[in-house]
Amino acid sequence: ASAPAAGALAAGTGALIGMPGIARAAEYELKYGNNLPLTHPLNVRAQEAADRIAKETNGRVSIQIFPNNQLGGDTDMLSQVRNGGITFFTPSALVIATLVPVAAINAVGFAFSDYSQVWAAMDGKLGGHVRNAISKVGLYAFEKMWDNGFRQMTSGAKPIETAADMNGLKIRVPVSPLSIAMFKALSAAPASLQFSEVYSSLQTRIVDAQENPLPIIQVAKLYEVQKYCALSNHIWDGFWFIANGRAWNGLPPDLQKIVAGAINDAGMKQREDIKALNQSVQADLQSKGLTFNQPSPDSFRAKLRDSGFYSEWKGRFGDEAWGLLESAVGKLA
Ligand code: X2X
Repeated sequence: ASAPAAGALAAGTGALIGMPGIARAAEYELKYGNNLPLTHPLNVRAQEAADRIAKETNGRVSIQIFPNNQLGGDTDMLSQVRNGGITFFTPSALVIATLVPVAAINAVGFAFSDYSQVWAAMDGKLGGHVRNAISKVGLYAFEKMWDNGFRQMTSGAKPIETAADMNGLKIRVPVSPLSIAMFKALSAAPASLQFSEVYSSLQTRIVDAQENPLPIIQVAKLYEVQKYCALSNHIWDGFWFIANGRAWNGLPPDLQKIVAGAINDAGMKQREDIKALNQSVQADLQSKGLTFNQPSPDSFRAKLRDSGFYSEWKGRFGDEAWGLLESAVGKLA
């Protein structure tokens, strides 16, 4: 290979783009951090997007992925994407809501009944409302939200059949005010922990239960430390693919177009991956020893309603956002 150009030497740590006889650093070296194992569709599709971006920009933009909380937990990564330490992050709606409260609106308990409602809302006015709120804190949210999934509850000591089984249950939830409020309203004892701590906190019995979509229960091997899974579908959760606003605005428009195109397309494929996994994962988890049940949502909904959960959160989110949610899912309690 011929000697790298002076610019590449100055860049020092730059990723070298492999081209016959040429080695040069990318002009824009962007870091993307997330909290999920490499095998999750979010990482598989993000890597495809990064490869496509490198190709379509002729190596001018290189995105390096740091999966699995390598750069710290969600709270750390949220600070890093705000201060520019990383350019991209995919927080769950629950987690970015610590900064942009209205972002948790999609996670209101038992709001969505299926994916057609979810994507109509999140690709439509409700998602637009949230993206606008995200832009006000100096972050850019790509148009297409990525799927986490409908959250299900797992437990170690006994199955969860009705809301009464939540009484006093020590359950791990993400760092999310909405999740804490919802599980308190169900008379459980929720604890906010970073995702990186979930496996060990279940293993050491700091908590007895947790709640996550099935694909996460699988890739994070939570079936090794849990016995029961209640298909509660209590929250629909997605990831906002966000960028540091200054870094995003610093990209020339032609590069922005390539990056956004690749990331949004990858997000659409990732949604399909999760949909397919939702069909297949249960059998796999069963074979690994998890016992499933399908509780009726009625007792949970009634308890949330009676404890004032819906009226409180309607007040917190405000009439506009709540109205957009209800126009997508129907009247809530
Ligand atoms: O931390 C979780 O439970 C996870 C992986 O679902 C989120 O990112 C909210």
